[in-house]
Amino acid sequence: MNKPYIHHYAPDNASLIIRIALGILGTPYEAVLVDRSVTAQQSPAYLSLNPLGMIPALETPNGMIFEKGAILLWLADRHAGIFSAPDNAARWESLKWLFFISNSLHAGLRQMFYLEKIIVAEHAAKLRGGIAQRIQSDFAQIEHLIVDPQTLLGGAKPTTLDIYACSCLRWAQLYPATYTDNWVEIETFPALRALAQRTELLPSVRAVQPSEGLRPTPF
Ligand SMILES: N[C@@H](CCC(=O)N[C@@H](CS)C(=O)NCC(=O)O)C(=O)O
Repeated sequence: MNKPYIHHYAPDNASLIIRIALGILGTPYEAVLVDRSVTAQQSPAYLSLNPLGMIPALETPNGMIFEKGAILLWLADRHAGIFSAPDNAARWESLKWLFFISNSLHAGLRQMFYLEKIIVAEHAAKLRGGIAQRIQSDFAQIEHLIVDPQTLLGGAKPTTLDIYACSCLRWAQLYPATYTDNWVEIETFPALRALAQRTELLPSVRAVQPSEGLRPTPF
């Protein structure tokens, strides 16, 4: 079968969201590993695809796309079914939450995980509490959205927002709670946890478990 896309990924990295989205859309793609153990994301070959040296990157018949928010939106626009269509008058509603998850919740998680890359350890310890508080409040927003039947989160059909929110929930649970005494209290988000339990049953999630190194209940 002709594969229109080449997805450059690393297991359980931000590329996971794109991979699940491609699976839900049912569009064929080739998965190419970017081997972080040898810093392949900084190799000349990879930098020629994504000059930012970040994963994911998606080769498409129209050109190379990087930045996961842009990839998710581009895919959603070309393959109907997991996000508001471009001509949907209510699209603004789902757009703002996509950007919220990408720019606030996911950005906060990345700050938390890689804090020592940008600040010395003694200051990092002080900052963690504040970042954790913001992440907790971002998850609370998501919880609130799921309870609201008007949103594209937690509905009958899986959406970009569902898989992105569930992936963030996964990564939050992997973070060692001992690093900060106010880490995210997952049990305070019952709607998000229920969504995560439904989402991990999706064939597109199950299909990528071996190559992404996920356990059977990844979220
Ligand atoms: N702004 C990028 C961030 C993606 C990102 O954080 N990727 C991480 C993996 S989860 C990465 O490529 N890290 C490699 C590095 O820092 O060298 C996006 O939204 O796609």
